[in-house]
Amino acid sequence: MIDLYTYATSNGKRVAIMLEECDLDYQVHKVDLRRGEQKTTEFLQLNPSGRIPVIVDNEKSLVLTQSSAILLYLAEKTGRFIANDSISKAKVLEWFLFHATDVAITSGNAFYLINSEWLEYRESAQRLKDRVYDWYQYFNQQLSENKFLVDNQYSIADIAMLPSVVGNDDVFFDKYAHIARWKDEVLSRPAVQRGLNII
Ligand SMILES: N[C@@H](CCC(=O)N[C@@H](CS)C(=O)NCC(=O)O)C(=O)O
Repeated sequence: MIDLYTYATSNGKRVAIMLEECDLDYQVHKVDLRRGEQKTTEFLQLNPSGRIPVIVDNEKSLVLTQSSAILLYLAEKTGRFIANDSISKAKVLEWFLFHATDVAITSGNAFYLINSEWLEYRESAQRLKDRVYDWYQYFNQQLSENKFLVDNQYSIADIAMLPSVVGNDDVFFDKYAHIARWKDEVLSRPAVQRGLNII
């Protein structure tokens, strides 16, 4: 049994989707970020950085934070959604890490600055937004030739990316038809729907 400490954010959702896709037995513990529950003494004992998601794999006495590390751990644990041969695995990790180190960080910071009240942040926000569009252009091109991000095989690269993409508006997707097609394909998976709706 795995305990999942989470909230309805992109980082939380990708872990819930992975647990559902792997058909693992897990229990959800809601950590209400708006009420500051991530900073309680009890939660800080689990994750001293005071952030979700966290899983506890009771079978292994393992406490794990960082959504990307959790996805990778669950993929290795179940042998699912990551290729076995080293070349295909390297390509999955290429796209998985493209999400973790480029898309997630840039989009998160752009979102923060765009929604800031401070005029002086507008230029920085625009620069980050342009960068996000640049990443999406590359991502769209990959999907013009592949059903999923790597070798037409649904993998942790797709699971990691989806919650960052859901939530962007329709105008945005007019520009990126292949991302829009991929998004609908991934969203049609019952496990994805269950994972997106756990909270
Ligand atoms: N790199 C981490 C980011 C974790 C993170 O920033 N979590 C946010 C929610 S998406 C959080 O718990 N924020 C609460 C806070 O900063 O107080 C991951 O991928 O899990």
